[in-house]
Amino acid sequence: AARRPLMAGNWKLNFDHLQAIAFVQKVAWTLKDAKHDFSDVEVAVFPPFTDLRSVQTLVDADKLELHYGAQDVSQHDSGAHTGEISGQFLSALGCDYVIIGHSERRADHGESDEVVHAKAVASLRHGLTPVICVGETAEDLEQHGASAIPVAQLGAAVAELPKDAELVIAYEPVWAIGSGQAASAEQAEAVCKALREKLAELHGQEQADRTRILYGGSVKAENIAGFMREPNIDGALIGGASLKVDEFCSIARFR
Ligand code: G2H
Repeated sequence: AARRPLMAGNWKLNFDHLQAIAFVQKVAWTLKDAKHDFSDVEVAVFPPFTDLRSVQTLVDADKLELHYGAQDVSQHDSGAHTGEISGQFLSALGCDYVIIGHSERRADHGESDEVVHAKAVASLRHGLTPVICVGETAEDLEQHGASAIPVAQLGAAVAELPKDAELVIAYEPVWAIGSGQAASAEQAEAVCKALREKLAELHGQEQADRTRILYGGSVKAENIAGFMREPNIDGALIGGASLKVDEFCSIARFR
């Protein structure tokens, strides 16, 4: 089955709600001018939490075909968890997706594989598609090769999730994030293939065939086409390059 590519802009800690509106409008106009076919390539943005209501209003008012999601979610639904945001709140704001286990959260907030799993469960409980991030550090790469750590992280994250769950997986080698030094298409393909095989082993071929696996880490307009030629890469999670209208739109229009 052909998988619809997903180009996902992870804004990280950038753009307040006014900048978010201006940016999303420009992206929508640019893609409209280019007659972008959203059924051919899906486009999504992941703004900070405080922007989501503004993005929702704009998407609803202008009937944009753009999808959006949050950069994190609480594993809890309510209660004494200061500073947390529940999946229920995100789905009420029209989010389709939530990024889970980004390496910056694993590193800066000590998110373990167990927490990532609990967040994937919480996302699905509220009808959100988790974008589960996995990836090896430079040290992991040296000690264990490229695939071992991402494959283990995937196994922990998807353990006991329903076999019919909609998931997105993002392979982001930590050494390639924000460094300007992307993995080669061949390197990324080898790990994405291993991830798909792991998913098939755990949840069956059907889910493995339909799940989109993205590459992330210094994706730019100039390198996207190379990644997209690989059979197991179904799109990208884009950080720095997703903050520039023209560059982000060129990535979405890689074909
Ligand atoms: C990896 C990526 C987006 P960048 O974190 O998630 O960021 O494209 O800036 O490397």
